[in-house]
Amino acid sequence: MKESGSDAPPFIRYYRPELDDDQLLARSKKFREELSERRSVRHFSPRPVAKEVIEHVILTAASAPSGAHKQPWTFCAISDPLIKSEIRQAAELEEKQNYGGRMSAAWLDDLEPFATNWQKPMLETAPWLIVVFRQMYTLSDHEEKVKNYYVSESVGIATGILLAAIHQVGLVALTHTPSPMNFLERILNRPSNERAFLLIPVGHPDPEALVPNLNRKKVGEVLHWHI
Ligand code: IYR
Repeated sequence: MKESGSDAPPFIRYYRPELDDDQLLARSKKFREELSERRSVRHFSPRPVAKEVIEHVILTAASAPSGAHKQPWTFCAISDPLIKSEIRQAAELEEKQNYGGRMSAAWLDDLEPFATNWQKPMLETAPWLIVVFRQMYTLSDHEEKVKNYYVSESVGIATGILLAAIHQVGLVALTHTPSPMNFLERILNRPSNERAFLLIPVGHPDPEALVPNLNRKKVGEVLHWHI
């Protein structure tokens, strides 16, 4: 047997209390109803949010499954106004080029219902910015590259759990995708194995916040049974 370097047993018992069918049904409905209230919000209140809350939602995200349990993610949580301002300026510089010709006419057409533009005041108004990084490989103690697996899938799942946690807590978020995003690696001084994945302002919604009046796909459009 390979030395694990630890006294921990290789497998431990896993237990969840078994629920009856009615409980399963009620809980599946309740969670669906709660999560269906989640919306991407672009208008934030400046009201502060405790650091502990942000730590809890990030550690919830970091409970996600990952390829070979490599946990190939890093989260930066930013409330420093100077760093938020630097991020806003850099993001707006990229977005000005995106909206000013780098995005196709069809793409701009698709975005019209959302009334987005290059201006990103939420990057300063929201009390927190969470930047999710994916670790393309892990750097060993000797600076050697150690392979990670299914990095985008793993980090995507972790980010989904993060958004669900933020919503469940009673806060709102925006999945912002300034592109290219490498300015985040520079501003936050990240090591060479990390690539920015998403920039997520988090906070309370502005009491006057508006969201587009969208419909979600119907069950028949997203679900095919094979039973
Ligand atoms: N990254 C830009 C543009 C944008 C693209 C898509 I696809 C969206 O769903 C929303 C915005 C921005 O964040 O404004």
